[in-house]
Amino acid sequence: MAVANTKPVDQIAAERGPGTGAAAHRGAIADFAKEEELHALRQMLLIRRFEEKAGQMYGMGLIGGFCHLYIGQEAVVIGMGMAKRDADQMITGYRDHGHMLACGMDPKGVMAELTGRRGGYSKGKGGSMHMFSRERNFYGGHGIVGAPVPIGTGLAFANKYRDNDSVCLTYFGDGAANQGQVYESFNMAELWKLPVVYVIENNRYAMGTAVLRSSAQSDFSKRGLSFNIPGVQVDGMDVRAVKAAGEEAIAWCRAGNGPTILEMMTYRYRGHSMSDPAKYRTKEEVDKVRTEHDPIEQVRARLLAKKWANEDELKKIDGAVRATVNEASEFATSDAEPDPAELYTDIYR
Ligand SMILES: Cc1ncc(C[n+]2csc(CCOP(=O)(O)OP(=O)(O)O)c2C)c(N)n1
Ligand SMILES: [Mg+2]
Repeated sequence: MAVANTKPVDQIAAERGPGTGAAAHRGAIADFAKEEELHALRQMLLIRRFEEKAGQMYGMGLIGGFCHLYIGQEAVVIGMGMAKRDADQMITGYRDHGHMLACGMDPKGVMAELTGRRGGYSKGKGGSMHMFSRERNFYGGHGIVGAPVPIGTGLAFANKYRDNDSVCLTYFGDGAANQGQVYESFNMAELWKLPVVYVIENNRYAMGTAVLRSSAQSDFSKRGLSFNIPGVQVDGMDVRAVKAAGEEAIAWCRAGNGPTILEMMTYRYRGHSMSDPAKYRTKEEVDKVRTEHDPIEQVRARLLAKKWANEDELKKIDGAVRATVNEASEFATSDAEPDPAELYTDIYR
């Protein structure tokens, strides 16, 4: 008997009724001040341009192995970055370059890790999915789907144990949300009232599988209900909505109330990884999100409408970001490869 749901995704959504679509809830949100808009623009552009460059370099054979781009999802990590403190930790999966840049890691070190050079964050020995920064409280970079969830919960346990007032932002995808280890973590987190925000980045696909095909309960904000963990859906394409929800969630955790869930409704423009031609969705679907909900375009449009910046000023900002990214790619292509003597260092035996 065939059990795979091969119906069109729109039909599955219609059968399940309201609340299951990708844009189920977009709440009211407060405006940003001019400086906040400019900060968000610069930061999101840095990720966008960095990822575009990484995509090009991958195409040229300068980056090997897997490479998962974050293009389209920038507002999630930047909005959360604007809500958190430096001492709060972050941990995520393999779609991780944006998270590193958002927490202030050096674009040169990230790019050089992608190209496997000694100036990379793991001395060129780890690649895209294996970068960490204790300094910036970034705990990876994990290739195993769902793995950041128990580790992030453990980081939150350490925060509580040490009474250090920090909160761990634990990011994972809609696909990862169907894993068993997620629910073991939820149980412990609520039982021990751990300061962890579970940020579920619902980008509507897990590899080539649409959310509605893989998930019996596709409203991920409700996934903590049986553990009494509250959750909300957030417009993850609007950096203001993300920041507002992030502030509330982090404050909830810091006040000792235990974990909470933010389901970020977002979208990835590129394939799952560089080797995915993304044939499981239409070009129109991607174009519609790009033209109607792009997180960067939304900020640009507001800056122009409020006359807080003109086209020339916006071009200058983009130029400065491109210069930073070019510098990173030049470093990442001219820096030396790791010394062969490094082959047996930094490993556990
Ligand atoms: C334990 C495990 N199972 C399967 C895989 C293969 N795999 C890599 S990414 C992925 C999909 C995850 O999708 P999602 O959680 O939605 O994250 P996204 O890629 O959309 O950011 C799968 C199945 C893996 N890396 N680890
Ligand atoms: Mg996904």
